[in-house]
Amino acid sequence: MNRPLIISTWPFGKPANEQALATIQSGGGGLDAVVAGIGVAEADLSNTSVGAGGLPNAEGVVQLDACIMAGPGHRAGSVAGLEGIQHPIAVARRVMEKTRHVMLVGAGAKQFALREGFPETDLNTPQAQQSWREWRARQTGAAGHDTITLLVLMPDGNVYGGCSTSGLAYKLPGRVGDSPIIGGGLYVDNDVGAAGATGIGENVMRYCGSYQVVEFMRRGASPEEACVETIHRIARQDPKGIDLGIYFLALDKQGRFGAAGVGKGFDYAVAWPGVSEIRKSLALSELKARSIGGHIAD
Ligand code: SD4
Repeated sequence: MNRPLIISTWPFGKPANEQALATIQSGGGGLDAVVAGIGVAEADLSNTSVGAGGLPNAEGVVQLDACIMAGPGHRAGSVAGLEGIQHPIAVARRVMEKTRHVMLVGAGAKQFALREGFPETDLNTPQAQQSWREWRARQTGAAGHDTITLLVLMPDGNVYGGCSTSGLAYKLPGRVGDSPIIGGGLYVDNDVGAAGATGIGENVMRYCGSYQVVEFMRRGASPEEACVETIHRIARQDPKGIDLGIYFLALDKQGRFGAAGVGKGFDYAVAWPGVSEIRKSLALSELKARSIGGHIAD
């Protein structure tokens, strides 16, 4: 049986999944797996969109966003605009477990992290500073962006998820995307499954994208259908149409999983005992009306 099942965004999710799987196989729980798996991407300096290697904002400062959810108890923790801390996913977990709050931002989030013993790290790596200087010289908007969203189905059927990013490169200082927003970049429902997003956060968070994916699954859609339906629903409503730069992945309690994205779609990583590989999502280059679960979705 494919449990524990772990899926995550982009090819850099593969080593993250493997770490998460190893964590579970050595006795760790779902949250341990999420934090350890995402921690791999956060520590990888060659990854310019997550954690320590993340590209800075328009003022040359790296500001990180992350959130985590536990199916059991429907718990959540989140940090946004966090500076100087390498592992925002671990801080998000701490917010969930040690405070009565869900989300801490900016200076308060950093103060909390330092008080909890997280080391302060200079995240403004020479590479990040160099690309920021080049961006400032060019002043063009185009910049890479990727996020790690990692979802876990445990052998006991409990579901967990996490999301971590440096957000859009060269964003306005203080800009927060979908990734730390519960229901935006991530949503976990222990009755149904979990979903997460990557891409242009503004186009996900205005529609509660990950929440919508889970709700479609609740109504009977497979994970892949739910990702497709969510993108189509957003595209039907959005002035940009299908040109949204958004991508979703999801798994359900039955151990099914899937993903879809606009344009050429995206690659995502899947792992379960004995398997660790990269899959292609469904690619939605045009908008189509589809029906799910016997109903027209919109
Ligand atoms: C954000 N969703 O901050 C993130 C960035 C991302 O692929 O995922 N890019 O909007």
